[in-house]
Amino acid sequence: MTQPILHGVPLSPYVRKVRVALAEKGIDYESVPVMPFGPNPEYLAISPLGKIPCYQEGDFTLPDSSCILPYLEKTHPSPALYPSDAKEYARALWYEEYADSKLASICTVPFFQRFVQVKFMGQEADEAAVQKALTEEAPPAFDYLEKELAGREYLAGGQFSVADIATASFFVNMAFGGETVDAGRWPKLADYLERIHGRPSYKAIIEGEKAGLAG
Ligand SMILES: N[C@@H](CCC(=O)N[C@@H](CS)C(=O)NCC(=O)O)C(=O)O
Repeated sequence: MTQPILHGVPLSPYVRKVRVALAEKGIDYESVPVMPFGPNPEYLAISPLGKIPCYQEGDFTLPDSSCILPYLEKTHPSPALYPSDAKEYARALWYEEYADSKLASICTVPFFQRFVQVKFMGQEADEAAVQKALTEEAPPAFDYLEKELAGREYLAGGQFSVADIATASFFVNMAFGGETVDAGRWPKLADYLERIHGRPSYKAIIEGEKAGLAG
């Protein structure tokens, strides 16, 4: 089989979702670190929305983490990253959507403001935006996750799934922005994130990204 290519810089939470799935399934790939925002015309030809990630196997190209993960599941079913039970499968998709939309709008703010804005855009961090995300927007979302995790090791199907991959990915960016979940207020969420981020797949990816940030 042609060596797959994953287009997109690793610090993107959506690219990370795919990297974790590839690692869990033991799929080797080449990484092409396309930056988001203003990608070139060749990249737009394979990812028409101009977003990262985009996955490639020879002539086959597929943008969007929420399309790439199901493709990987079909081509490499083991280990399964989607529950087999219909209801748990649907719940896993819901948590993925919740992460990709709601958590994305909260957890990436400290990272975007304090890192991307400063390093790549030459602007000062908007600390008011960071505080708004942390004090107004995060609490209801973290309360929701805390409630959903009651009595559960994983979010859906009693197994590690796309729900956990997506949820945990956004908290990596939050940590890179210098913020963590308050374990006193959200103990289940904090413990869950520590477990998911401690899996060999996630741990290696986070350590690699940290080394990239330090270098
Ligand atoms: N639904 C997409 C979202 C991907 C996405 O928003 N990626 C960001 C980087 S983290 C991006 O490329 N943004 C550039 C833009 O919106 O133009 C997915 O799951 O892959």
